[in-house]
Amino acid sequence: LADRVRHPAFLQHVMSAEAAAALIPSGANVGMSGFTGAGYPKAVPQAIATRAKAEHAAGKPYKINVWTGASTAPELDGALAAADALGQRLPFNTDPTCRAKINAGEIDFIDMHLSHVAQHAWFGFLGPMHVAVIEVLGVTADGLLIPSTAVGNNKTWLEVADQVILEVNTKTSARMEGMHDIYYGTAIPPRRVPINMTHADDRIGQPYLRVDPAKVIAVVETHQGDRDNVFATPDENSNKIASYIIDFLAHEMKMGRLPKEMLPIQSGVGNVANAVLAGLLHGPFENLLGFTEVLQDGMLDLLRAGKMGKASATAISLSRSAYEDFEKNIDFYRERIILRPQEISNHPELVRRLGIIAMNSMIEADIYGNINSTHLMGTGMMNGIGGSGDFARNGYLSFFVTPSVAKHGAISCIVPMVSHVDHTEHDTQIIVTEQGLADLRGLAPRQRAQVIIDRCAHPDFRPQLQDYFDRARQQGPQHTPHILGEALSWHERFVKTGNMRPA
Ligand code: 0RQ
Repeated sequence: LADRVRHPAFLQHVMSAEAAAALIPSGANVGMSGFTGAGYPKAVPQAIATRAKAEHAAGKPYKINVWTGASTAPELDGALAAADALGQRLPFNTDPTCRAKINAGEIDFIDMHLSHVAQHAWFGFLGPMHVAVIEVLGVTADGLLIPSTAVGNNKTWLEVADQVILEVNTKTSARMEGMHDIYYGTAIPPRRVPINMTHADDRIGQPYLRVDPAKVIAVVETHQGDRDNVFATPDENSNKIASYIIDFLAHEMKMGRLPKEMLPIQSGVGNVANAVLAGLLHGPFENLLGFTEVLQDGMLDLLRAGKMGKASATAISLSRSAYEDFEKNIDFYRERIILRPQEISNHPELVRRLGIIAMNSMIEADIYGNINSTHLMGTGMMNGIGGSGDFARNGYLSFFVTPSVAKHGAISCIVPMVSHVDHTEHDTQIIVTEQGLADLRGLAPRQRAQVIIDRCAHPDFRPQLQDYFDRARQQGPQHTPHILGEALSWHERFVKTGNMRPA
């Protein structure tokens, strides 16, 4: 540990994870590092979970509120949820145990745009932060912190927390030093200034996080890598979606609506997103730039192949084999990867200025282009809106993608009315399913509906959607025709019968 912690003031506070967990009282608001299974603390959350179970066994209450960058892993959300140690949780979660408790009403989950979280913390909208638990790769001789595989909200947590616990990960290579770009120019209105970035690969900050050493109450060693992010080989549907997007981009370039040098790409998480990136590997575009929140295997492949010059993100979330390649070739990747705080990687000002091409998965879309990214049948939380809203609303082009059906064809992902709205029709430009691509730019609602039904709906559901739309229009003149009593009947039918199709 002394190799990694090169400042004496920090070495004084070295202790076990259990001793550090004992410093966090029940009811505390705790900011933790972590973004999509990367850079999350591993030892302290598990020790908190053990402590919570012991307190509960002794008949005492113990719960904390946990704020992170985005999703974490079983060692954090899984362990704390299983121990009933989570009161409030924000802003994003993918852990199944935590999801089940959120949907059982046992955890108060707050689903937020990821670019909003840091500023809402500074504004005081979320209340005080008592403790921050942050994974770092080391402390320099000057007392600066070497960030880990995710930057997320760490800069803000270190600033706003009363006390700080550092988890020093001695497994993850400290040779990541220099890859990060931590911007310290953000201020609270009315003193805000423009963010001085005009290219996706500009560096505008410094490679280290700062912390006031007087706030550091514990330094805990951990020696465990990030969660292994497993990706399925792209299936036929994902490959079709990817090919429609790539053909569309090539067409837009030909028509002069997309600059020849191509615009920076944001890609959401998941298998379809990886398939699009895999498609770009063999596509016609060169010198690509990534401006995204999570760097997954697909972008690493593009960098290695020289198709993508640089990639900016807030986290790297890789499969085991991709991580091994990353570590082995870290000098190559350090020249090409920039990891920033999520308030910068997802900043609406930058997304709009840089002209980002945003590609995100969804749960369902309605015939007018409203998008549900978060809720199953309108009531159950899946993961959260994540960064999709930051990019979709402000991007130059914004795609939403999904297979046209779910649950082996029992659910149509194109419905008369979405059961929950995350992105309104105004934020949706292009919808893509394995059936085809609907370009909604410049279309009014009734035109949009016909294009979405024709191009994106599954043939099994297309006549049913057409019938709904036709009958809605027959009701008389309306701007956005709907039959209100029937608009959510497809979801209701699925909840009752397990199928959206009429019996
Ligand atoms: O459930 O596993 O029980 O069958 O929803 O669906 O097909 O595995 O989808 O992994 O690509 O995730 C939108 C959730 C898609 C994700 C979402 C059921 C389906 C399955 C998951 P089962 P898939 P993916 C950058 C951008 C929001 C955040 C975001 C997400 C489960 O992409 O969380 O965009 N996005 N961030 O069966 C009911 C439907 C359904 C349905 C699928 N219409 N109705 N259930 N399912 N369609 C990253 C970050 O922000 C960090």
